[in-house]
Amino acid sequence: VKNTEWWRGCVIYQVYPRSFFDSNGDGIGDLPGLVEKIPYIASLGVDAIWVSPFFTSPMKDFGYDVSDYCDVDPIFGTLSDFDDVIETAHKFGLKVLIDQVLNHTSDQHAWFKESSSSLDNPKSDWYVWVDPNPDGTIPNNWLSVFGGPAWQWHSRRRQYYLHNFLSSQPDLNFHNPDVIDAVLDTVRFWLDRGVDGFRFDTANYFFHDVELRNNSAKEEVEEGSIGVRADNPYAYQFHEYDKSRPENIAFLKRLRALMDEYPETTTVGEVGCDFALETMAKYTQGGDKLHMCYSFDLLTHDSSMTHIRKTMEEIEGGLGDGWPCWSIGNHDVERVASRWAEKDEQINHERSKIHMAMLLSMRGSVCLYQGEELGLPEGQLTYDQLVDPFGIEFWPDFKGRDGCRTPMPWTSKQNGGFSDGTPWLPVVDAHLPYAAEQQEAESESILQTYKTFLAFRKQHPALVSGDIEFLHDDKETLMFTRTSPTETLLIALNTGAEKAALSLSEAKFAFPDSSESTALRQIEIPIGLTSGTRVDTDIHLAP
Ligand code: TEU
Ligand code: CA
Repeated sequence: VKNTEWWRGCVIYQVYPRSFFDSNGDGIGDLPGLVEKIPYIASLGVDAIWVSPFFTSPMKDFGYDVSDYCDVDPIFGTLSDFDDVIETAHKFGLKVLIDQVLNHTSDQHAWFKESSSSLDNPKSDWYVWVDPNPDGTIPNNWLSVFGGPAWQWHSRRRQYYLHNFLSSQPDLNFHNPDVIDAVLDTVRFWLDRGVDGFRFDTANYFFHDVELRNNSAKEEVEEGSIGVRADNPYAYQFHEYDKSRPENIAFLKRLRALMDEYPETTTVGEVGCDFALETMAKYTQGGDKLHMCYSFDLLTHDSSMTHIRKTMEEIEGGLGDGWPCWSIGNHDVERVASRWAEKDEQINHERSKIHMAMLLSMRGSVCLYQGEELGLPEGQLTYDQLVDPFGIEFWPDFKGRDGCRTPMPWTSKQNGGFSDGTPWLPVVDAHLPYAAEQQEAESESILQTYKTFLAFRKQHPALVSGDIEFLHDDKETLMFTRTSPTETLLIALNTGAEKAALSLSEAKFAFPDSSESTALRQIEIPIGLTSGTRVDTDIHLAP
């Protein structure tokens, strides 16, 4: 039986292949290494994997700078290794999503080499080339996410080209229909190879304003925005003209039409911008564009349950018939165990479990980032150990993305059992006690708790798609119900260090008269909560 709706409520495990498992001792994780660890991923109880880029690349942005969309970088393996990934994953019942970085290519891509070679070659209009102003200055005030103006001078064409990220990541010109055809061909290439879907990198950046109007200034900057600090001018612009342009809708419809030729596939768009919710709603409503988008709302430093509730309510309310997808960590942000720790506090494993229960109790699909299931804290690196250009540019206030990309600790032996060689980023000593092998052996470990809760979630569709009703929130506690036609589950979370008493008296629902419902008893086991079962019961929760 085909299940074209499998993606609604699926749990996606993100693999950053460089740092997952190294099969040949060169210090870099690879596709054969991923194949070896697929049984581990399947054992977690997730539904799909999303593999970050493994395409041919000069690795200036560690694969998010693609120089050949239709081949595997030799460092990661071969196309046939990728076929093994698909085959093995499918054998273990896992779907495979891959990253597509369509907004920009590497400057080493054949398309860019041709486009930059002259003013009148067949691909001359494939990138965003603009003459300098009469006084030689750059075309407008657009800024790059990775620092400085979004314009790079090219001496051969004697023009500027647009780059929203590194200057070695030139933006493709989506206003050119040939570019659209070319990128859709690459998408088809992977669909034909058997992938089940895509995570679309920077899905809101594809189009720019053809009139090149200046972005307007922003007086105040929201605290804790991603990659954004007071001295980063990027944050002080509204990015209304360099991205999130209306032309994108028609493109996403063409993309969806292509996806729909391959039943049981799905898409997740990455949407980070001002007014992200409106953009996500536009991209996911109506069932004819992206299946899902994920926002950056829970990738910030604000872990108060009040913020979480507000975010959940806003997204629930704002998406309409769009389906939400949540994540609390990825390869671009500080690891959640550290990011959501109290100031100066040791990493609290019990709290990691509560955050997991929260994430997996939200209505929608979920992306987990490798190592989250181990509760890994951010890898602490010195300036000399950094390799991420974004981190090097904005050190020390923003320490970049290396700390969340250090390799997985599989065992507590040397290099965490990740590699027999010298890892491209160190396996940090502080991660060794978190090794997967060790946690497999401990019944109360974070890893085991993930497995238990993921299995629990599978048995309770109310958790995935049931209605949600919020009963209470404050800084440290959050209480809500999830209701399906057959059951109501009470989710009560306490991230504080102290016991909390939450009253159910305001609840508008009644639990069954029987003693504890199975659902509640099972929640108790995985995350060690005590829960009341009657409307008038006080419930006491402690992490
Ligand atoms: O990230 C996109 C990204 O960095 C932006 O969304 C940014 O954080 C935000 O707009 C700031 O306001 C993706 C990849 O996840 C990342 O690893 C790549 O480096 C980047 O695209 C470029 O491909
Ligand atoms: Ca390797």
